[in-house]
Amino acid sequence: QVAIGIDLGGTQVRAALVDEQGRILARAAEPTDALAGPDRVLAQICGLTDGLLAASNPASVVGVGVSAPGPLDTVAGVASNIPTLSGFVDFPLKAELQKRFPFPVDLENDAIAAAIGEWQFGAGKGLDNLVYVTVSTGIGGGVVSDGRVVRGRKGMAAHVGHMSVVPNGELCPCGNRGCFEAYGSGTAFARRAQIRAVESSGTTIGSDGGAIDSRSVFAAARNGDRLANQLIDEEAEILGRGFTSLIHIFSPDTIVMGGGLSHEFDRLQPGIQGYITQWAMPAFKDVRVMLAALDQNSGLVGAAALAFLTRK
Ligand code: BMX
Ligand code: ZN
Repeated sequence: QVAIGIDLGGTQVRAALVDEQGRILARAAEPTDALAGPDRVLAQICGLTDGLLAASNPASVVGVGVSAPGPLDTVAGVASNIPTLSGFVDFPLKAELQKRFPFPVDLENDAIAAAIGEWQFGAGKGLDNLVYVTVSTGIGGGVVSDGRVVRGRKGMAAHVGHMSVVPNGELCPCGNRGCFEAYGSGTAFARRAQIRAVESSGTTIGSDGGAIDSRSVFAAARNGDRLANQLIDEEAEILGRGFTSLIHIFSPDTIVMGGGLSHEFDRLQPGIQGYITQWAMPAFKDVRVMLAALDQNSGLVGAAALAFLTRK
């Protein structure tokens, strides 16, 4: 038996055939036609899956799981507004997908789908309690508690990026100020680096004239740049503070970190773990932060895992 996983993102649509062990048997992807509207994007999804099914001819497909950028009402199956995809406003995504597939369709918010992938087949395999946090453009989350996926009203639980951490703080894409995402995301990290590199003399960040992004800061840090290392230590502290709150709220066995910034996990982990060890209440100090094991496939494999889970 296989399931089809779809990861619908603002830059790429990806599809995979995944078996019950979480192995990707076949995959296909293309750039999302993000400005073309829902009809075109749905046609892209169907094109990718048709291609996969034709090439591999699987015995039985249990279902299609679709991961899409949140906040998404997965109970009603409606995308109220996907900022990265034009036309997905109050769009009945689940019903429109179901019209196009002869298999049952399930919909999940992207970070919850990634949490499911890591829980079933990745760093959180075999655990009953985990919090997955993606740190990339934004900060998203997914929670498994007592062996169940936490979905909440409308299936929109675990928007951990929007915990308010600073009164009247930095503006967040959600419209509020002071959210965890507005401080801890890769975007926020790069913005801080840009501002501080201008203010500081003697830093090598951006000295080659290239764009200052997360990658260039980590590269400068590896070459011993003081400001770069300081910025990274601050980022680890911000993440550590947010993760410590999540540890206190959910009492997870582990926090699994994914997303773009997790590519620098080795550099960030000691600072994050150090914060937790220092500031979590005594009974929580031993909770470890782990790197997502499925990397950029957490959501893709998780979407397929969703199809298996809902049919068990
Ligand atoms: C935002 C929010 C979350 C998402 C998170 C991480 C939108 C479109 N997204 O907080 O639903 O999980 O960003 O998103 O409102 P990423 O694109 O950085 O992975
Ligand atoms: Zn916010």
